Amino acid sequence: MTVLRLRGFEIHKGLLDRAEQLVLLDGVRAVVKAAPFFRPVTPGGQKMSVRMTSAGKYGWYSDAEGYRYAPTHPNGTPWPAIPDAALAIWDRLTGLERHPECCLINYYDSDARMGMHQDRDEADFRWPVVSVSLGDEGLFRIGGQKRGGKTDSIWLQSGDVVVMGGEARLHHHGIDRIRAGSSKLLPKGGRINLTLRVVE
Ligand code: MD3
Ligand code: FE
Repeated sequence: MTVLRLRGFEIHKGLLDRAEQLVLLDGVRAVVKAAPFFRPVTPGGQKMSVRMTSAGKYGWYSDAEGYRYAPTHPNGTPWPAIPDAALAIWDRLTGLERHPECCLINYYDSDARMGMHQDRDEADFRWPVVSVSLGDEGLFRIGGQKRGGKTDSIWLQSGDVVVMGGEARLHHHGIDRIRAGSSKLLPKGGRINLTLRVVE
């Protein structure tokens, strides 16, 4: 297992083997059963191409009222618990006593992408964010704290885990495209990303 450092991001290539990925996928399936994927609408009225759901005390989404963390799914029900397998990855990589309060789950079909943005709806940027990739490869683009600067790109593969802490926590980032058919993990293809965040 190798750790790559790129612009302050800590990329653990191949941290999860196939068996660990399947256990995590079981946890994702349980979450999606209780809290189905939906396509958030941006405050500007555009449907996002990425499908989302969440687990934990808070979930993140956007609608006409803006981008925010909310204690319930748009259908009004509380989010299910964060899968133990996801918390185990957080514990292993951060060693922190504190646990995340949100596990945002993004699903990308072969046409989905996520534009460059910062994650800044959390109360305290000193806590890291941990991201886990499952399924098809995604081209992850990383910039700096200011928008519009130089960027670097790296393909994230199933089982890769990224830790964003320190200066990297406020760096711009996005997913430019998905490489359809690059993984056999998800029977119907596509890419799943989990991000673990301390919200309060
Ligand atoms: C850097 N997700 O959900 S994960 C997101 O693959 C998001 O679905 C992408 O950006 C995805 O907000 C990228 C990597 C990631 C996640 C959170 C971050 C990078 C981050 C928070 C701060 C800085
Ligand atoms: Fe993000």
